[in-house]
Parts: sequence; C-alpha cells; structure tokens
Amino acid sequence: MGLKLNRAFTGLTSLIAGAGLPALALAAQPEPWQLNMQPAVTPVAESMHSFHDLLLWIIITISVFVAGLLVYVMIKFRSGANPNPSKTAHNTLIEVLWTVAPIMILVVIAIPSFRLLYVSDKAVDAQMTVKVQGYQWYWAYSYPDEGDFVVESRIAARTEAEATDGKIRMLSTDNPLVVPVDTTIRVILTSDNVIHSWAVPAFGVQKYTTPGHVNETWFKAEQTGTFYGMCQQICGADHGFMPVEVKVVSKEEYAAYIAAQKAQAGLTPATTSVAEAVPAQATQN
Ligand SMILES: [Cu+2]
Repeated sequence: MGLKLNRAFTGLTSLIAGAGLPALALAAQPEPWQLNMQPAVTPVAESMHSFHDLLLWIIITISVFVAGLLVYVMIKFRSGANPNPSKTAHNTLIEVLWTVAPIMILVVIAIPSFRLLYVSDKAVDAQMTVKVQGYQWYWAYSYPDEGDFVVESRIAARTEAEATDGKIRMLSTDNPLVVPVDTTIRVILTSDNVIHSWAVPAFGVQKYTTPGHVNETWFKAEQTGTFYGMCQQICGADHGFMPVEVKVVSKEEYAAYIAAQKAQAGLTPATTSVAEAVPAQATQN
C-alpha cells in the first residue's frame, strides 16, 4: 500500500515537475495506467529524463508557435477579409530567421545529446565489473572480480497462475542479478547465439549483446530495490520471455551474497559462515 502510494506520488511529481527529481520508489516496473517513465535510479537515467523534458518543452513551444501562426494567417488573410492577395514573394529577414532559428534549436539539442551519449558510453573509475551474456532465451551473469561464478537467470512466471510468492508475471526471474548500491559498475555484454538487448529502463541502460563481440556500459544505482527490464531485440521464439531483474542491495548484503555464491560454486572453503564472511568482504568495497 505504502509502496504503491509512493510510486503513484513519484509518477505524479515527475509528471508535474519533470525528471531530475530523486526518485522515491523502491521498485521500478511497468504499472497499469502508468504515465511518464519509470523513476530514475542512476545519474545517467536522471540526465536522460532531464533531456527528455528539455525536448518536450522545445516540441511544445514549436507546436504552439506553428499552430498559432496557422490560426493567425487563416483569420487575417482569409479571402473574405483580403479580396486582393499580396504578390510578395521574398523577404530576406524572414528567410534568414527561419533558417537560423531551427539551426540554433538543433545546436541546443545536440550539445546535451552528445554529452549524454558519451557519459553513458563507458564507466569512469568502475569499482567492479559484471558480465552479461545473452542466451536463447535467458541471461547469464558472472562476476569476473569474484572468481567468475555464473548465475543463470530465467523467467519465473509466464502466467498469472505461476506468479505466486510475490513474483511478477513476465518480469520476475529465478535468479536476479544482484549488485551493490552506490557503486560504479562496469557492465560488459556479449551473446552466445543471436543478438539480444539487455535493458533496465530505471537505470537508463539498454545495450545489445552480440555474439563474438563485447559491448560495454555502466550504471550506478543510487537506491536499493528491485528493477525490471526485458530483452529489447527480437531474438527468436522466446524473446518475450527473457526478463531482466536486477536487485540492488546494501554493500553488506552484496558481500554476503557473493560469499554464499562463492561457497556454492566451491570457490572458497565453506568453513566460514556467511555471517562471518560479511565484515571481511565488506572492507574490500
Ligand atoms: Cu533476447
């Protein structure tokens, strides 16, 4: 209930005030009757929302201006009020204006657009790396800094009937990607078979995974929670059934998760309990 209200409130405020607001929601997924974008939880997604809002205002201004001009000429120069039409063919001032003004608008759009492209391209001073590999039709995540164990992530609920225990139909997975909060994470992406696309709207991340090629992107989630996305490249029969689920947890929980996964994969002796492993792991961050 509180969470739902929170989400509704975030949607409303970002609708009114535009993005750039710190998002309040603890999860990001499509909602029935949702307006606007999912709350931004990374600096890149926040910049994307601000850029979207800038474009929106430019589009509104142009539309209102052109519609106003049309209404003006339709009334002022209608045949009834203007029986002898003017034979004017050229006006240097107006021609310069309607060439220069759109160029200026395009420059205003291009500068933040290119800045955003470069910011989202590669991590600066990444604190850790996650590898994403696309398969037909699921994702596999591995942690090269942590012994490279692999977590396979498959859809958990294809139907409403299967969506029990808090699982969300078409979005939940059996094993989410688990990452720590407030950490600059480099994501390297590739594919085993065909081109997929790994996307998490709340992170402002969408990147192709291509066989035989490594792509790179990054994110720094500033809130804990569970964030959902989907494969965004038509990749075969089950393209619609390979959701992305990312769980952003505290650094302590992440250290415990890594310790447990390592123990399970036989990478570290399982003599220390997860609870004991936490402080030692946590100091590495
Ligand atoms: Cu796919």
